[in-house]
Amino acid sequence: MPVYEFNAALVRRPATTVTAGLRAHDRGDPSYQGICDEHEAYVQALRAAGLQVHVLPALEAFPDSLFVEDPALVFHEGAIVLRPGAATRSGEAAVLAPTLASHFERVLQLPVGHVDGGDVLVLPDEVLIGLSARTTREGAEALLECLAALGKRGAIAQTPADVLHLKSDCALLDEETILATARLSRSGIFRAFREVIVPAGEEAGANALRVNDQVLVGSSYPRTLDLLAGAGFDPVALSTSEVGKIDAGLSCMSLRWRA
Ligand code: CIR
Repeated sequence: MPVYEFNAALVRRPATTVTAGLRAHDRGDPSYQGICDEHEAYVQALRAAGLQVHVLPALEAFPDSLFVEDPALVFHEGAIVLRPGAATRSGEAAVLAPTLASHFERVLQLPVGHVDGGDVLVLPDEVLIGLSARTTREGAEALLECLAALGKRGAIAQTPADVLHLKSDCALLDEETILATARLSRSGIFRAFREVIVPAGEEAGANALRVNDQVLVGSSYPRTLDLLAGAGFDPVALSTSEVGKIDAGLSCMSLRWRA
């Protein structure tokens, strides 16, 4: 069964405080309503792809908590509560843990270090963990052990400098193909794959998401959309311009698994 076959997802409604979400470069605050609209369209796209979407309530104390991918990692075999690397986000993990316990028989806890789920790319044969400003080597090594406990092999890679998360720059498209930025591709970590490289200027378009038969892609990246359609994929264009102001894309807004 391909690793992008899912029938369930968790999402969290945006808080009004999302306008204060973290960002590396300030391009102005996102609009709360704009974020809600993008989030709603995303939820509808997951449903249209065949997923049952569980919607969690907003957490006003955590501006970035709609990016529910970062505080946990989920698989058919169980969930892992992570330790997000940003101080303002570390409390999101404890809030999410009881919800995970209601969906998964096995819930492990990353014991030490820091890992953001955005730095974890699930590949067909291994789980790639990118070291970044949010994910430490100590956390990545501890995650390898948690993955092994779930019967999964992990590997550690390096996220390019000045890139928030590994998956800011890549997505799995099918069992042999990766969508990646040129800067990440240059590191050679996807040598074993066929690579589709996002055109220069559309780097943020690499934060796409394969779910079942569809590939969700930001609508501001027309050349990436054309490239994917030409390569035989079925891209679904979704607006990411507001979440993009706080460094997010399409993988970050859900946790997905095969229930
Ligand atoms: C943050 O800096 O944590 C949020 N503003 C964006 C998180 C995006 N998450 C992701 O790429 N997995």
